Amino acid sequence: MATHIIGGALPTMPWQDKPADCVGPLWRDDRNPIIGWNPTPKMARVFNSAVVPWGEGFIGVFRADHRDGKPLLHVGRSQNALDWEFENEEIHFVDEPGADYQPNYAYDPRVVKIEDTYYVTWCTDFGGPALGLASTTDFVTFVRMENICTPYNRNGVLFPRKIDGKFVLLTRPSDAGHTAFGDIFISQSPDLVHWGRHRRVMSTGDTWWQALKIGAGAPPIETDEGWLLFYHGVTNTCNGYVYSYGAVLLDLENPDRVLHRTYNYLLTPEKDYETNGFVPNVAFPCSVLVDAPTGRIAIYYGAADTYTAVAYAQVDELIAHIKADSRLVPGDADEFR
Ligand code: BMA
Repeated sequence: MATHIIGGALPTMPWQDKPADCVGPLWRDDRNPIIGWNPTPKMARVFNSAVVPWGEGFIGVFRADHRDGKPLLHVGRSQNALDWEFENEEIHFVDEPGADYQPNYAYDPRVVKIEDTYYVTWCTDFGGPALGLASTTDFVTFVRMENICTPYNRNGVLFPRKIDGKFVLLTRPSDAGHTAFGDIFISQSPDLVHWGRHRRVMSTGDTWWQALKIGAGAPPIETDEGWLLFYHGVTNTCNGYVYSYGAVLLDLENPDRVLHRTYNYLLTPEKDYETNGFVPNVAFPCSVLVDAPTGRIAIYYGAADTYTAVAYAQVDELIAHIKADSRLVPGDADEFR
């Protein structure tokens, strides 16, 4: 059975056909990395960022590490979603009461459009790393909303629509450091203020590439077979953490239920821009562009905490692969609810 993405057409999204010698259902753009060092005077490294369609082109919220070492968020615009122009000035949020709000640091943004509003989640400083939430309708004014959770938590990914009338969020509770543990949890909210009905969605399990911790990557893609979620998995080595990514299919109505999950990674650091940089061996997806009629998916991922890169997949092939490669681990089904 062919799998369909539920959504609109986006024929202008980037795409390259799968190379004949490609093994597996994901392939990289041969123009990678699409964003290199020092794109503006303030921005040293741009990675782990979120792009969305905007008018005839594209817009995004980008993580940029500055020369003082701290990350902040910047707006970028593009006609083709490959060549980006950034605002050198970081986003200055306003609080809901209208006062200026500038986080001490801000990183790993995700953006979803729910109804007519774009929501940004990111890792903010709230007595330690926790999840920030802001809304925008024009990418000029960003209104900071209620804190989603108490510290510590870094990976907040909203579903792109309400499910059963509730906003739904994936998170990964953590600690204040370079957390050496972590599973993916899910929470619901009627109003983006009060969060509850917390469930564990999936745990690390014993597959080595994702044995240390896992975290939601891009906002889930709705398909007629389930929510397609790219997630990162981390392993510990004698030279530090290595970040790869895989994918999981979650039940459409009850997205705390895992239907299928890649046993093997889909992409692991192999290319120079993934294995060399500020933090070597990191591939960290934060956003996707999709063209529903063709089933094309472009995955935007940070590489080595230095670059931004793109990989592609075709939904039929990818879902068939996930099913064939799937092996659930304790926590994927109902045991830990
Ligand atoms: C995580 C986050 C990510 C980063 C990764 C690898 O804890 O800080 O932004 O890509 O570590 O350094």
